[in-house]
Amino acid sequence: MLELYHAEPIANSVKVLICLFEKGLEFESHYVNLLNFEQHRPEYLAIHPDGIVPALRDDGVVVTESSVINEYLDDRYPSPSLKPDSALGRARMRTWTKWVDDYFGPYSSRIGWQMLLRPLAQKLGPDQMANRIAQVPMGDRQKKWATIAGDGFSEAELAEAGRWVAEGVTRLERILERNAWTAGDDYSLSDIATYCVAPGLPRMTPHLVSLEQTPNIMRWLEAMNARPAVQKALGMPNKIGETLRAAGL
Ligand SMILES: N[C@@H](CCC(=O)N[C@@H](CS)C(=O)NCC(=O)O)C(=O)O
Repeated sequence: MLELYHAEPIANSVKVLICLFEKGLEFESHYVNLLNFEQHRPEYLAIHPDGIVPALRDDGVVVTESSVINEYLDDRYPSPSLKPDSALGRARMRTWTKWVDDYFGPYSSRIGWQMLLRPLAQKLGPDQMANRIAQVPMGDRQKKWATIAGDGFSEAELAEAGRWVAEGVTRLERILERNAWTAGDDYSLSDIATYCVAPGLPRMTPHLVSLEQTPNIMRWLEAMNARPAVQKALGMPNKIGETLRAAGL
């Protein structure tokens, strides 16, 4: 049996949800509320000791890292395949996925943390946040949570994140100028990986992503949004609004 531990259908969680739905795989969904810090509870750490989502359990065996999970799913349940047929297509798929994982995703996430999690951390206050941070297992995440609970990311750090997001937009538009999909002619795991960042871009960065400036990204986004698997993934629980309201925000 497949089980997925995931948060809202955004970022790294939506990646794996789309992959599961593309393949028509049945799975048990375990929603982990990140804003309630459920990812740091002992019962979840027993599944993913780093205290982050997503995590896949397949017949009791746990696989982590969203891009690795998606390759695992594609290897283990090969039909329909989500990898290009050619060696070159696969290389392109992996190169772009790596760029999304190393830069596009983490730098957009920095901006997201500042906008979404900083108000929550401030509302909870230093004592509650100190207790929460003590539960965070990974040093770099502890530092990120401490930054959010303290002064937040500096202007320079946010500007740096903005530059990497702009670079990602330029690269993505260039790829999609020449190709229907990010790895070439075929829809693949690198399109799914890109969707962890792309849907929010026209709203969050209208100065970078719009029909006039990036027609190919907009065309690709429309094609992504039209996919039944993407719609199913987007229909999964999203408790951000209610969790923030419950915290008084
Ligand atoms: N490289 C990891 C990153 C996972 C990750 O950062 N997940 C975020 C949600 S998108 C998370 O669990 N954040 C909670 C936290 O840091 O406390 C992957 O691709 O699976």
